[in-house]
Order: sequence, then C-alpha cells, then structure tokens
Amino acid sequence: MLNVEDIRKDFPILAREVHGKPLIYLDNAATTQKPMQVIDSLVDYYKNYNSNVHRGVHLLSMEATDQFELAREKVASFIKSKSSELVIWTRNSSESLNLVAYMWGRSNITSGDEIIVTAMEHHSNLIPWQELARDKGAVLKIIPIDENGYLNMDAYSEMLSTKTKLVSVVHVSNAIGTINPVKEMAKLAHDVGAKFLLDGAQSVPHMSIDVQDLDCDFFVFSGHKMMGPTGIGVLYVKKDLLDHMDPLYTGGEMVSEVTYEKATWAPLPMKFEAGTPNIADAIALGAAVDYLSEIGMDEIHEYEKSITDYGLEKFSLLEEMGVILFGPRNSDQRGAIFSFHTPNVHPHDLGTIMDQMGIALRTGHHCAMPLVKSLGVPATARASLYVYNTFVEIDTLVDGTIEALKYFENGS
Ligand code: 7TS
Repeated sequence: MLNVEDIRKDFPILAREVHGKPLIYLDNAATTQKPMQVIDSLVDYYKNYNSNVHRGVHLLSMEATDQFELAREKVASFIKSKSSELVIWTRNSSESLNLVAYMWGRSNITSGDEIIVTAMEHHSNLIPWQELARDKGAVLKIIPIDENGYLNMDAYSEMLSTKTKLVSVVHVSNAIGTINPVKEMAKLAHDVGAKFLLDGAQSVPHMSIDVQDLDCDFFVFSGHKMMGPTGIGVLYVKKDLLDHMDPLYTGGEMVSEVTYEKATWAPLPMKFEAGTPNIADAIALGAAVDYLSEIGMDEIHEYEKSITDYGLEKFSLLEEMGVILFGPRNSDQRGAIFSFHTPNVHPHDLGTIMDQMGIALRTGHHCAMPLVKSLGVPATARASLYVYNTFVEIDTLVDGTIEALKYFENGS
C-alpha cells in the first residue's frame, strides 16, 4: 500500500489552513494540487534554460527542445501510445475535443450521419458535437443511463448502425463517478465502422491507460487534473487518421516549405502545433507523469478504490438522513467521486458552510447540466478525491455534512 502521509509532504498547499482550519481539498475533478517536483520543474525551466524550441542553434534552445520532446515521450509512454508523434500538445481536454470536431469532424461528417455520446458527458464532449451536427445536418444521439448511473448498453447497441460515424464517450464521469465499459464500447463502435473517441480527463489521473488496448481512435486529457500545470493538455490520434487530418491552426513552426502562394506541412506532430508552444507547462507535465509513475498508477487506482469503498460505507450515515448519493455503488465501476444532494439544504449553502470548516467541495452542475437536470435536482455537492486524500478526510466530510444538515434543520 502506498504511503499517503509521505505523498502529502510533496504538496505544500496541503499544509495550509483555510478559515483557521486545516485544508481538506476535495475538488480534484476540477483541478488537482501540484507536488514540489512539478513546481520545481517550472522554476527550473524559467531560471535555467528558458528559450524557444525547435529553432535555435544555441545551447538554451537545444536544452529546451530536448526537455520539451522528452516530456512528449513520457506522456506517450504513460498512455502506451505507439509513438510520441501521435501526442499533440493542446491547452486542455476542451481544446483537444474541439480540434477533433474541426480537424476530423468537419471533413468526415456529412448530412444524415450519426454521432453518439452519452447522457453523462461534460459539456466539452457535448457542445462541439452539437455544433458539428447542426452545421452538417448530422444527428446527435444520446445513450441514456439507468437510475444507478450506468449506461444502458442495450440502448447503445440498438443505436449503432452504418450511419454511425463517431462515438464519443467519457471514460469516468466527473459528475457522478461512473467508470464506463469503454473497451467494449470501442469494439461495438468499430464493428459498424465508426470511430471511437475517449474523454480521459477523469481517468488518466487515476488509473493505467493503454490507448492501444482500449483501441480508441482519439483520446483527450488535461495536464492540470493529473498534478500538472494548467494550460497544457493532450490530443492523441491514431496514426492512420492523423496522417489524413489537416491542421486547424497554421503559421510558424508547423510548415516544411512556404512560398508566397502556399505552404506544405511539417511532419507529425509539429504539423498540428502552430506557433510557440506552452514549453514550460509541457515539461512540467512530464514531471507530473514521472511523479505519478513513481507511485504507480495501479497502486493509485487500488488506493482510490479502497477510499471509495470506505466513502460509500460512510455515506450510508448521510443517506439515513435523507441525503441522495448519485452514481454506482461498486468501486470497480466508480471513481472516487461523491456527488450528492441534500434535499432540505441548497448545495451552494452546504458548500459555503463546508468551506468554513476548511473543506473544499464543488457545488453546481459540474458542466454536465443535462445530466444533473435529469437527476431531478437543481445542483449537487461533489467531493472528488485524489491519492493524497485520507480516510480521516472522508470522516470529516461526512461529519461536517451531518453538522451542516443539523444546523439548517434547526433553522439557525
Ligand atoms: N471532460 C471531463 C470528463 C471533465 O471532467 C472535464 C473538466 C473536461 C472534459 C474539460 O476539461 P478542461 O481541462 O478542458 O476544463 N471537468 C471539470 C470539473 O468536473 N470541474 O471543473 C472542470
């Protein structure tokens, strides 16, 4: 078992207080905290070898280029990509998804085609397809979920046909924690000739990922949800698709030959990375990958499963008080995310009271507005955990929620 207390020492922010109480940070689905190894990597770049990449013959530029490309290799092997040229740097998952919609969708989706997503998508994996479907006269279909937060796989199978061109699915739901059966879903999509996109924003930080084994055509994730900096994300695309995609952004660094009339593109992956990239943050994401790999992704997943089991057990105390907990009850099919509704207290009020106790929760629709509406509640409170969260923090969350419910019940 990994040593959580040792891990916590690497995160200076976890030692701070809020409102005079020790911080209990439970908003990891929004963004995670950063270990010193990542922070040091940023400082090291700016202090010691800050320079532009891929263009200088001088030493600093060569050092920056080496570190920048090494980070790409680290990320590629972290997700088991066949090669680092299939890893394109973006700003975040949202940008990666939009790039697929523009660079692949605009030239491969036509009138009457069908795109399938699930009822539990983050807006970033819904709106780009709504826009694409509207522009092209395509049809967007939604796989429903059952009352336990599982996808209705029969409905999915029935939806698939030769008209299906893309299936785009969230791996782990940020709003209710469901881990979807994505390998099986990819196979079913491929059986009808559709492409399969996987939104790994909430899975890459928490479990081992093998894009080849999952057989996804596109895979997206964000650095800041896996201990890396904000402003850096990844788009992975299978080579045969990437070779036939045209870049959306053009300009410096992505060309091979340019005349006044036209240009030819640079080889992969630079063809898709116009302009000066986010050098420092890419390198620091490489440091985050090193950090996570050192702990071990399987160890992280096992630990999070055990804390999820513990949380599910503790939440039964709240359920006895009328609290509704959403999502699967089985830690094999659920990430460490607890999304719940307190019928007599608005989630925002609960969030404010919990903040006074030092507990950072998220309240709202979690950018999954159609899903939260379908749950029949105005919003939920969400605790999302990471490997540095402790069992004691779960106790404090549950005890604090009980205290808050009593406070509102007494009308004080
Ligand atoms: N997909 C999923 C499943 C997500 O959870 C998020 C962000 C995104 C895509 C978009 O990621 P971004 O880095 O481009 O913003 N989820 C959340 C959340 O749950 N709270 O804040 C952001």
